[in-house]
Amino acid sequence: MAVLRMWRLRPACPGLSTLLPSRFLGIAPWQVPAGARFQSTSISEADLPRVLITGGLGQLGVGLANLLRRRFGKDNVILSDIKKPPAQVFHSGPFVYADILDYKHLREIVVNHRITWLLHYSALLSAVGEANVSLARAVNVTGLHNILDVAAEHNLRLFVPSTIGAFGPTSPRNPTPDLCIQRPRTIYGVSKVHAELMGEYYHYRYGLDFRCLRYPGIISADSQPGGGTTDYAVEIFRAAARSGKFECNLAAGCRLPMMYIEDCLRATLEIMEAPAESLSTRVYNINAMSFTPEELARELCKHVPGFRVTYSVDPLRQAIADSWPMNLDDSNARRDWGWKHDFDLPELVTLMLNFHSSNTRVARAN
Ligand code: AKB
Repeated sequence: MAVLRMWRLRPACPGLSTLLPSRFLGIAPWQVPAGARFQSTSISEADLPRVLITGGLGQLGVGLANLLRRRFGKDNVILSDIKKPPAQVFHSGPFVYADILDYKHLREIVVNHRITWLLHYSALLSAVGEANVSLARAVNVTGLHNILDVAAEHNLRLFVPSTIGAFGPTSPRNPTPDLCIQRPRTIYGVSKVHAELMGEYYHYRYGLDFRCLRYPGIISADSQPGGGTTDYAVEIFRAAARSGKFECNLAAGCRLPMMYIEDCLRATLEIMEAPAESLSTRVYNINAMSFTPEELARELCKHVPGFRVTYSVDPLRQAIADSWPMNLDDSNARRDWGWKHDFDLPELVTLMLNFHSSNTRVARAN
């Protein structure tokens, strides 16, 4: 019973106390009585967060919506984007058209859908941002201002992802701590540093419940990134399964931090649920693995004998990658809210190849 009383004393957000993993409560998992999660008072529908995800049709939105829907119920998580969703996304749960540059419409969505959590994924990534700086500035900076304002106005819990791209050539690179020099040389990086600082400022000035993680390059099987520097590490798996060869646009020895999508999405849910008092900062690095294209290719060769990688380096992407961390120091996240990654390089390669090999077999059979 003592455990259950603690749960009620330290809710992540009102009414969510019964959902909190034990590591947020300062007790070890084995100290939680069997079935305790289900013994405390059941939470009512009114206590669950009502979530809006912007930029929901990018690499991470649909997976994040699936995870949050399993946790909070299908109808409590609304995906949004300015693109038309494919039929299966449309039928898997609520979707609304939302342009983050239209403040009045954003406010209308927040009010009409009784939103309490906002996860803001609309952004132009590093390489594509350099190709269209004015659009990147509009979406990543002006759009963010709208998001901050609507979140502050409606007392929302706000998550904005940041990235290894928020660091630059003068940051320490191996490992890169949470607090250090941040002088990125891309519009993407500058806009992410701006988002981190503005979110913190709104937190201290207006009490906004702002939370932010700096993601490494994220590797996913069934969704594609769009225009990033780390995209090679997603594309290489499909090529390995389909043709046994790959042309890499980064140099063989270019080391970058990477993470499997499941770890990334779980980290996002965990920081959103973490009790406010456990957070010593509003912006955390999270880390999992770190590898070069050469090391990744070597691991792939264990499963695809004869797999061949050639290198045709893209100077823009290479210059960006050379200014980014090789490894993030995420000790604050591990200490404050129990962050722990599950997937390292061998598991990542096995999972990704299994996905693409079975898809390739299905495609060949049809
Ligand atoms: C990119 O490469 O731009 C992104 C990122 C690391 O933020 N994947």
